[in-house]
Amino acid sequence: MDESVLVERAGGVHRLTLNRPDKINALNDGVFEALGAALDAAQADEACRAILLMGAGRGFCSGADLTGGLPGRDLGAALERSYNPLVRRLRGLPLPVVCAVHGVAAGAGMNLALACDIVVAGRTARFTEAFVRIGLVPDAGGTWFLPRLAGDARARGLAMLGDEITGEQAAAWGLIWGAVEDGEEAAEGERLARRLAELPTQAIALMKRAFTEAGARTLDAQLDVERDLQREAGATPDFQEGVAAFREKRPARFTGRPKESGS
Ligand code: T3D
Repeated sequence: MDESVLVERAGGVHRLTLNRPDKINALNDGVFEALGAALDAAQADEACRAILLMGAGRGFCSGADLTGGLPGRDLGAALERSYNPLVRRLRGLPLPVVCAVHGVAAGAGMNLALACDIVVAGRTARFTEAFVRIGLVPDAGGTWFLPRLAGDARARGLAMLGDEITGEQAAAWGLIWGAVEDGEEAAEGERLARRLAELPTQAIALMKRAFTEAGARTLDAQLDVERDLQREAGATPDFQEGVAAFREKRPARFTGRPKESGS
C-alpha cells in the first residue's frame, strides 16, 4: 500500500501527513496521487468539516523530488498534470484547509502551504522559494500568491534571491496566519482545524469561494458576488442556529449541513 500520505480522521478533521521523511516529503507522482485521493475522500465524507495538512519527519515539504530525473523532462507537462490540479483543488475545495509547517518548506513545498487557507508555522521554520537555485521559476501558484500576500517587492526578492525566511518573518510579512513555538505547529494546526470543524461549514465554503475568485474581479463585481453568496448562507440551518443562539444568549451548535432541499 502507498503510504506517501497518511490519513487520520477525528473530530470532524481529516489530517493528511506527507510521508516521505527521508526526502523531506519531496513531491512525486505517488504523493500527488495519494493527496488527490485523500482530498476526494475528505470531500465525500459528510463528517469531515476541515482538513489539516502537515509533513512527517524533519520538515514539511522540500518541493519537487530532485532525485527523480527532472532535467530533460517537459516540466510544463508535470505542472499541467500534477501541480496545477492540486493547487486548483485546494483552492476550490469547499472545506477549510489548515497547513502546519515545521522544519522547511521549499520550492513547490512552500507554495503548497500558501495554497492552503490558514498556515501556521514554527517560529524558526524555514520558507524558501528555492526554484532560482536550480534555474527554475516559482510554480504551484507562487507568482500569484507571493505578491498578493507579501507585496510585489518582497515577492520579487523571495523569488529572485531564493533566500530563506523564518516562520516568524513569514507571519510578519503576512504570508501566513501565524508562528508558534517550534514543536507546537502540529498541535496548533489541530486546534485550528478542530475549531473550524465546529463553525458553519457552508458559510466557510462560500467565503472561501469569494476570496479565491475575488482576485479576478472589480469591487463592483465582487459586491454582486457577496450578495449571491450571502443569499445562500442565509438559507442554511447554521444561519438560523447562529441567530437563535445569539438571541438565547448561548453558544451556537453549528452542524455544517447545507440548506434543506426545497428551501
Ligand atoms: O517536474 C517537476 O516536478 C517540476 C516542478 C518543480 C517544482 C519545484 O519544487 S522545484 C524546487 C525543488 N526543490 C528544491 O530545489 C529544494 C531542494 N532542497 C534543498 O534546497 C534543501 O534540501 C532544503 C532547503 C529543502 C533543506 O536543506 P537541509 O540542509 O535542511 O537538508 P538537506 O541535507 O539538504 O536534505 C536532507 C535530505 O533530504 C537529503 O537526503 P540525504 O543526503 O540525507 O540522503 C536531501 O537530498 C533530501 N532532499 C531535500 N530536498 C529534496 C531531497 N530529496 C529529493 N528532492 C528534494 N527536493
